[in-house]
Amino acid sequence: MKLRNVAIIAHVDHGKTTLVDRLLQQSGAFRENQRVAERAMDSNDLERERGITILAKVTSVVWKDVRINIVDTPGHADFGGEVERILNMVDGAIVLVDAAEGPLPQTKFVVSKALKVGLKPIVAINKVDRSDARPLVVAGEVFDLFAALDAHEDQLDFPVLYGSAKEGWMAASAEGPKISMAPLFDLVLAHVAPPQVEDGPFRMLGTILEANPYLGRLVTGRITAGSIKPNQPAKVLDRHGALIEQGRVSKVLAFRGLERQPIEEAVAGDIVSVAGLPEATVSHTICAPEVTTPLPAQPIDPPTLSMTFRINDSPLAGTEGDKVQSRVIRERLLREAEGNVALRISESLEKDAMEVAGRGELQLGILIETMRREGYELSVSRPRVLFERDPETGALREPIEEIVIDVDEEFAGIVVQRLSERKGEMVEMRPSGGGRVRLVFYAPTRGLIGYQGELLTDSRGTAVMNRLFHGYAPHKGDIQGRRTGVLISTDHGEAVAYALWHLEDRGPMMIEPGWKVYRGMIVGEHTRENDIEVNVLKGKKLTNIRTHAKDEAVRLTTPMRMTLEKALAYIADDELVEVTPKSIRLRKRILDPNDRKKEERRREVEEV
Ligand SMILES: Nc1nc2c(ncn2[C@@H]2O[C@H](COP(=O)(O)OP(=O)(O)OP(=O)(O)O)[C@@H](O)[C@H]2O)c(=O)[nH]1
Ligand SMILES: [Mg+2]
Repeated sequence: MKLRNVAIIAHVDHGKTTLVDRLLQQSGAFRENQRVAERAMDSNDLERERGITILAKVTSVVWKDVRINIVDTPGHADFGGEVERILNMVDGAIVLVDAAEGPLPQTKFVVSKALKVGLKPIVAINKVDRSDARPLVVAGEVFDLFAALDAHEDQLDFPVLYGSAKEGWMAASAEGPKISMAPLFDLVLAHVAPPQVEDGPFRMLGTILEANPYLGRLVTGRITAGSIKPNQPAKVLDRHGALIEQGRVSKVLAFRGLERQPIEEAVAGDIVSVAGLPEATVSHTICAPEVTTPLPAQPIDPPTLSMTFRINDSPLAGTEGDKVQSRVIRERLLREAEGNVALRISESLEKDAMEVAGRGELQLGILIETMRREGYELSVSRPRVLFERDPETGALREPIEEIVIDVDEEFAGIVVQRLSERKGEMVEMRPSGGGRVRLVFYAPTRGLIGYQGELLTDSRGTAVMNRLFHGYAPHKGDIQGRRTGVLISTDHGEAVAYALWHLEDRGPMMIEPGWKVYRGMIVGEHTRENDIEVNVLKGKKLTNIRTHAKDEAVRLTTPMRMTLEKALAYIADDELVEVTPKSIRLRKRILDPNDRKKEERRREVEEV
């Protein structure tokens, strides 16, 4: 059967997964009466909940007797590190661009990768149904982007379609005809070359890794040469040619619609998953035993952010979750690293702790969220940016990101001020239509931890920020962290409304009446710079009935709501976030006030 391999790439939310829905539907991949959820490829719980794609996934459809393997990629920068690898697995790419938003940082990133590996992308201007769509202007911007990225002449001559994945059509003109995806299917057959294959025995480059509960480790890639059947002997080479393991492929799976089917044989050019090789991973070559040279593969991007995952040792430990021991946490983290190349897990210098390094706050946040749903309790540190040493001078260097912020004009001033406080450097400012401006900065990752929340507050929820790793630069010096101190509970017990009410002029609370607290737990923010200890337990005993907020004699201001992401960004280096299936609590690392003071003094002495 004839074959095409194509990836869909775009900035986050520009509609890749929605487009795949339509391609599946309109190619007849679903049965007549099959009920299919929206964004069907976003199959795991957190993907569904957050409405984003986290893992790249493959599907295939048949159009006019040609099988098209389609790879849906994540648009969010934290998960985008694999895009280049995926583009090496396909012979064509569909670049989706939102007809209103135009090209954004991740568009630039994925297009530059596609051009670099020599693909001739198809451009699809999506969401032309939006009332603020400006399809022709955006098509022009895409052309400028290609030109700025030094596209070859034949890459610059890209075909463009306009349409709406939501409405299920693509056409050569933004006016339609608004009928179906047929124009896109036909363009893929015409414009994307059939896969190139090499002679010789079986070779396949591991490109996507996943841990399957039944089959164990599954490695997905495109077969470069030869063929593979279940039970065939195979070996695994790393990208330098060292032997990793020898064994047998136990299963060969092909992608069919939303399912995966075991097949009897897969041949060169096809994208399949193989099971049975427990050591194989991304960037490894899986091959016949006689092969000695690995396929070319790029190294895996290094992580940029790290956190310490410790056991939960607060006085409330083990009251809300059932997975609390360090051994259980350690095993769970190692298992996670099995199926996720972007994570690096290592032993920590601290007791009962592991270092977990990844690509960004969202990636690490999602891991923590997944674990708490599985019943784990943890305490985690503030994310730390991973620095690098200049190989020649030995000077400290730190990751810098390109930040694009779209914001209403009136808030541009405050955004510029805040980012310059965070050592960001503005490189561009231009109107982006409708009274909004687009600001572009280079800023250190370190200064951006927790900025998202602040930006939303500063712009009354109107700003949109996009970030992208830019490169390493000399360390920018100190960045002022949180400016306020915190209110710390002096004792263990349940918070009382009356006590909270009395403390209101000290600063906003993070807890509500009836919540359990303990000595050393953070219960609120101090309006001043220093931390103070407060008693949230004492006060007039109110009867049960009167503790309901509406019957309360005292009216409390709504507390600050600490979500996991907010909490991680909020805490200082001597603080931790306690995570359990039911609660997110903030605490001092050292709970005992005397020990804490001793430690502070010890540090002061060290610094002098
Ligand atoms: N108006 C409009 N909305 C669309 C269209 N296509 C997708 N959307 C919406 O855009 C949002 C994001 O769509 P997704 O398909 O999840 O986007 P994505 O590119 O896969 O996002 P990531 O995988 O997270 O990068 C959803 O709310 C879709 O309903 C379209 O053609 N028109
Ligand atoms: Mg998606």
